[in-house]
Amino acid sequence: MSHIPNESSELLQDLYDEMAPKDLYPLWEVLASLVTPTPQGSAESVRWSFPEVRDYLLRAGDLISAKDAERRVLILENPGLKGSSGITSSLYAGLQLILPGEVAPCHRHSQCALRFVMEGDGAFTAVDGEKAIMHKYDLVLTPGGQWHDHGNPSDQNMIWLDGLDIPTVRHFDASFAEKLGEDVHPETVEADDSMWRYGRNLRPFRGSSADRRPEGVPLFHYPYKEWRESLNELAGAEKPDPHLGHALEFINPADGGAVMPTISAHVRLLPAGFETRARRSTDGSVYVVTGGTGVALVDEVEHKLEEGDIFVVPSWSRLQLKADRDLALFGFSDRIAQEKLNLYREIKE
Ligand code: GTQ
Repeated sequence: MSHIPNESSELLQDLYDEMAPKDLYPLWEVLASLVTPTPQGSAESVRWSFPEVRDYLLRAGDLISAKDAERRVLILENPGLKGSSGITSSLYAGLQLILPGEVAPCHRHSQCALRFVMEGDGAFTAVDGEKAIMHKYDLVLTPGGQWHDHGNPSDQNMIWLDGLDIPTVRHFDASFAEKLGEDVHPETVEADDSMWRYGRNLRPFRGSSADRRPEGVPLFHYPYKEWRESLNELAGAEKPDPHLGHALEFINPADGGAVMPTISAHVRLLPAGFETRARRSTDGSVYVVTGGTGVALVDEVEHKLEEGDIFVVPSWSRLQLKADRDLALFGFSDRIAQEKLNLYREIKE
């Protein structure tokens, strides 16, 4: 608050009281909390252990079908953002269960989604009628506006982490959603067709009839076996980056940029014994531990990390990671959205 002489303060209060019913307020009382010198979000750094969430999810699986729920998901809500369903101020995350034989009916919406497989093998996500057969730690995208349904013809439970830009779309009041009206989109091409067309540093010749996917986001499956092999090769070739470890970003082959317009995703490998230097960035991030053990120090909160853990690093918190056994992480954030808005910043110690 600015400096207000004593003799004015009562009169000012009278003015405020008179204005409030007209929806008018003095900026000088709130300016410092609106335009802050550094980010002052209320998201907290939290960690969920996969086996614990999994137990609750399986209990839900006994009580409601994927079809009745439409999406049988437990939301990972940040305790600093209660009631928002957000895991960070801009992103949502949840764990979704599809039991053997189940389907999650076809729909489409403005929100962009990623799926990161935590358990299971052989279920699918179909995007505009093209199936991606999902394996553990694969990344699968369902970009905004594209029809998607999920099904599990395998004999194992399938559980994945959903990451969506729900709070971002809500912020812009720009959400549209519709159901196809059938559980499953008619099959349009063979499973993983887009991987051959767009996923190998090749693309259909421009203007050719083979260029079948919507412009902008053609590829939607990034298999674990590929990203892990690249990370392993990188780790064999050079020393890790001091702040990130070995780190590779998933790209959209259409433009070399982030995987979707609002969500960036990457993977990291920290060799056993390696400790990163501290770094802050404005993109609040969600991480999944896909292997190894270690510690994440997020400001003054320390998380012991094991495979399957999901943890949040809020915007502008100081992150240091330490690997006890080779630590592999998948991470996603709103970095690309912030870059487009000229908001993204980071500092390295
Ligand atoms: O699979 O489309 O976790 O629409 C939340 C909203 C998943 C989905 C979620 C969704 C979906």
